[in-house]
Amino acid sequence: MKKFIMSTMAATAAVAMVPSTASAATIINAGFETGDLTGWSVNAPAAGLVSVVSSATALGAGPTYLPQEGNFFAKLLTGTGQDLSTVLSQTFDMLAGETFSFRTAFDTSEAPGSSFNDKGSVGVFNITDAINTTLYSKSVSSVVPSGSEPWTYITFTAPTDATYFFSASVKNVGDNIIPSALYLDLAVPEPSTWAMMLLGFSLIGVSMRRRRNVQVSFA
Ligand SMILES: [Ca+2]
Ligand SMILES: [Ca+2]
Repeated sequence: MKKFIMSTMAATAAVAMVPSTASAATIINAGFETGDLTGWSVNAPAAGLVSVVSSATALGAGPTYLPQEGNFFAKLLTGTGQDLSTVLSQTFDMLAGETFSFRTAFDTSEAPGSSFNDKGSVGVFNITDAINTTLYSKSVSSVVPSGSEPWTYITFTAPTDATYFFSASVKNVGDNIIPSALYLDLAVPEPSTWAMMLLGFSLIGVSMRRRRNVQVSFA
């Protein structure tokens, strides 16, 4: 009976760790591990505002930003043009139930409470059905007091088969002096997901050892 319970738990854990319907969307160079912007489109008010980096010194009072997957991530700077946006995007097809996951962070040295409320955002636009979905939106006023937002995990599941336009952007609002930044990288599974996977593996291991022991005792 105990063995049955353990086997059942292992089976349940195994099912839990494999998404039953979702598969990952095909995004070219999603984690920027080519070390460049292969597969991505840039729309920016000046050259050099989007780069692929292995670390970034925070503009605000935060720690150094490091890759969340592999060795590289993307860094978007506003530049100093007033009310201009820097946009990094990619268009791809997704089937209903397919997912993608990213981490992103907004970083600014603008003083909180100023009227220069620079913004960072990430969204996905369903071109087929003309539906816009905001996945992340932060501004100077929402990242006080340090100005340097920690990485945020974002996951999106396509509700329908469609062509999707994914974009990350950062905008310099109200001034032409102080830039802000947005960082973007592919996300590895959240810690809770890893914990569930490890639990699944360990339960399967326990179950297999028990089965082996049973066989030995009957030999
Ligand atoms: Ca990466
Ligand atoms: Ca600014």
